[in-house]
Amino acid sequence: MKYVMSDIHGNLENFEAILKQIELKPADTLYILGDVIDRHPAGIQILRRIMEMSNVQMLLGNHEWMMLRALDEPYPGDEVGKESLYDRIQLWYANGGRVTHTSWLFGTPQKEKKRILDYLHALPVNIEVEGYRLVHAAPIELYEKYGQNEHDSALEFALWERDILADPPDIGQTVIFGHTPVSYLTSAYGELSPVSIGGAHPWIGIDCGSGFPTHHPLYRGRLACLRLEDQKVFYS
Ligand SMILES: [Mn+2]
Repeated sequence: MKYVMSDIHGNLENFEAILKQIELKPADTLYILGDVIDRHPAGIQILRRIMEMSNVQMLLGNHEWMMLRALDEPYPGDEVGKESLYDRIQLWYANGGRVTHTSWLFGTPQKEKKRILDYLHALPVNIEVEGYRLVHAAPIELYEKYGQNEHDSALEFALWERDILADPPDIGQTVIFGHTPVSYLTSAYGELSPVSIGGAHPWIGIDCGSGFPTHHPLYRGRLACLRLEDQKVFYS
């Protein structure tokens, strides 16, 4: 079976709640569409765990992109340009990266750091599985038509784009994306009950807010996991 989740954002409790439900077999594959790290503190720990799992395929998220830039180890082909290292760290911290940086600096052995960087440098940005297009934010080839005003590169578009979700184009495959919490896309925003996957037809948003604060007074975040074969959805 093939499973898809996204935007765990350092929330180990949510990640484990899903693993317990799906009981991943060696022949199964779990696709994780980026943003494993930041916001909650266990990002590096979860990253190390999925690196040990033989049946996980991860995609790069904008948070791993920010981390690589802040560590002065940009993703291959990414032009850092005139941004100073200080600015890159500031951007990461402004997006919940401080907890990740702390565990990187004080809780990660040197040898592990090298392995993690190698792993992140090798991650794909988009992937096709069983007729689905799996992306963090958007299909990269749509940059030319939709992204040139707002983004400096196709890579940044694929990792950060949000506006396209107001009227997502049909690309002949069902796009499954993370990055933008479904609650930002639906009237459920601000409601007490947690949201479900969807939110941008014909694309499917699966970020249900695992990165939100655990006891948020207005909305509850949770981690979602979609099984491609039968569309069954698991929630933390
Ligand atoms: Mn993201």
